[in-house]
Amino acid sequence: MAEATHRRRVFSGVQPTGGLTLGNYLGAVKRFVAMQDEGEAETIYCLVDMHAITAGWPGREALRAATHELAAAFLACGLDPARSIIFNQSQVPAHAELAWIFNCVARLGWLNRMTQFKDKAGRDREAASVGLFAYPNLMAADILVYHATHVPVGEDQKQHLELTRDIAAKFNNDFGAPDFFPLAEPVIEGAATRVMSLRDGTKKMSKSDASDMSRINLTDDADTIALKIRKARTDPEPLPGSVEGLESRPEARNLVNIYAALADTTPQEVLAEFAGRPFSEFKPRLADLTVATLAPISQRMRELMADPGELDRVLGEGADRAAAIAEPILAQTYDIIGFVRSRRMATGA
Ligand code: AQP
Repeated sequence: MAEATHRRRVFSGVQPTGGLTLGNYLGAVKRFVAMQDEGEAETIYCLVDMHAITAGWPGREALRAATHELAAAFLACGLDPARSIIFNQSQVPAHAELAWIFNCVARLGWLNRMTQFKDKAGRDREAASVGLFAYPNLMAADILVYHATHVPVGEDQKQHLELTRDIAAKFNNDFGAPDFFPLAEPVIEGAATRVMSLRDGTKKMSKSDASDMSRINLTDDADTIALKIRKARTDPEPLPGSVEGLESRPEARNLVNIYAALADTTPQEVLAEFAGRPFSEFKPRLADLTVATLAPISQRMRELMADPGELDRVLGEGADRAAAIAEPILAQTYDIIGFVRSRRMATGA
């Protein structure tokens, strides 16, 4: 549907809210790299730093360090600034400008249904920032300011993507601009679209979880990875022979899914190899596979982080290229609405 009137364009973002986890890698960044390498569409990947202050300000230096670490992680995982546009959100004001428009399009009732807001706001909803509540509107702007058609994300972002489509459809309808914004499609693929906490198989692995043992960080060394996997919660049963046998065994299912995603195979294939084997045999193999994948990434990240000036240069160049796409689309949006255009915008459409 999105491709009928819009050319294929991929957009996705990650918040610089701390080091990336294996969940972010398998659920999102690995897919970003695959879509870049497929070469079928322009790929735009954003460090969404404006989202990173919605749940609190980590401090100036911490935010900068997290942004540099995320930029290094993107590059170390295989994103290539020559083939993808890589930049941080706050350098392209069109995101925030379009988000305001979407604040006037999205309905309170829609945002009230967002489960991520409920999770992140916790019990004291009144104390949550307006930015946290309106987060999905900024996310919709991030995507639609590029007329992106495809958005690779983890399972947890599915609801926000549905809202993005609702906002696009309502804008197109209410402002009399059929097909102006594409109905962007989520790309949620692979065996690990929802990697769960190593301590609790019902909670997603998250970079802001209080327990470091709940996640594997891209920067963890081999010993730490082995320890976290050894200590990962499981049940006493051996591995089953089929995926049906993983039902009601969330921790076992999580580890099998992680193995399958890392090995680029399916959970069924993994079980075919490990059926009837205890976790004491499976876990060391999973640890070896994880280390083999992450060691070169963390080594490259360390090298890249040693030169923050170069990371800033990559982000700045990406921001210029991103703005060159976003500004004309924002100018067209303003024109559709009837805003009298500024000189900056007049050249854009
Ligand atoms: N556990 C996960 N499994 C699969 N995919 C995941 N993603 C996040 N966690 C998992 C995907 O990673 C991308 C970037 O996420 P984000 O940084 O924008 O924020 P998030 O979804 O809120 O991720 P975190 O790790 O839980 O961050 P914090 O703790 O800061 O909130 C998204 O595509 C997401 O689906």
